[in-house]
Amino acid sequence: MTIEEIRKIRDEALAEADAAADAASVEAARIKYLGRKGLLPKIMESLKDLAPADRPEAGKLSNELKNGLAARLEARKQALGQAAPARAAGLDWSLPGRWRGLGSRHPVSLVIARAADIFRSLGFTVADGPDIETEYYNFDALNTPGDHPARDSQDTFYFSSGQPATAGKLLRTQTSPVQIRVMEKQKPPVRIIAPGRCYRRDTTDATHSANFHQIEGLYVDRNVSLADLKGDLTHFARQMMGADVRIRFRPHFFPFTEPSVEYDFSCHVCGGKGCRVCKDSGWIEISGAGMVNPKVFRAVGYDPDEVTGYAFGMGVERIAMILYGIPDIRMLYDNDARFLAQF
Ligand code: 2NM
Repeated sequence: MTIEEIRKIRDEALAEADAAADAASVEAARIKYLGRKGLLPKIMESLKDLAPADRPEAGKLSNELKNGLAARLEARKQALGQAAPARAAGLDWSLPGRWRGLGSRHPVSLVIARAADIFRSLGFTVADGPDIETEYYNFDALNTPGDHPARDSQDTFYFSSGQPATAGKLLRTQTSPVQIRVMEKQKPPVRIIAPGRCYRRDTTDATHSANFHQIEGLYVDRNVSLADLKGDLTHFARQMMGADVRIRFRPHFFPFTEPSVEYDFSCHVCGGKGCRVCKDSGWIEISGAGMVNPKVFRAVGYDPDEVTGYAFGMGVERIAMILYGIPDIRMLYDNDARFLAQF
């Protein structure tokens, strides 16, 4: 045998050991190469016929075959022995996982993200606060007195007094407490939006949920006026709904703002002509806004003779429903993947 032939046999032997699919193949390879009538004894036998200069290299190769192959066959046997029980149980840990596809963002999250982008471009930052609030932050600081109907246990989720950690607390009915907390910590000017989950004891139907989302906004500085409020909300409406949307403001009352307004967007479905979605009015109510009540400023230590501010709130689900044409608010909470994959 030549050196080349011996090297080829060594390479094939090692490859065969690695490829052996079961214990029988491992044993067959051992016999073929290392057995008494195998290829290794034949190589040893032929060494004496080689030119003396080639003998050291041939000796090295046959040693590699002998020791290397024995080690690889042993390793292969071990690997097969360990894998066997898992296969018997129908489980092959070495298989790649199944691709389940990418998820998509929830329409509520999409609306919040888009609104945040629009208000960020106007210089607002995004503020956050706790879902579990005190009566002070949710009502008192917002000039909503103790006998106000919104504070009724028919409308607000109060925690029972049993648990010390939550005794006297409630689930926030709006995100305004976030704005109170920011004003307590930060001097004017303040320009924030507070998106988040709110809770009210409403009976669920196609347009109501006990658990919904709001985006509230607050802008406090010297000389902020109702004109700023109207201009900024009109800009927001055009960015959010399209350039041809119209916005209208109607007088209203809120304890925390004076004067107060409610505002509507022209119906995006019919363009204002009247349809089922806008109940033939041509308008869709978005929510409320107004100039921050001086009593609210005093509660957070701002001087109402120095600063003014506007505040607004809007329902996120409501915007998502009119933007994407979703007929029932409950579709947003069912978590039906066929619905959610469309956004
Ligand atoms: C609304 C409507 C009108 C509002 C007021 C405040 C605060 F903290 F500045 F007083 N935050 N949000 C507000 C005003 C919210 O939601 C319908």
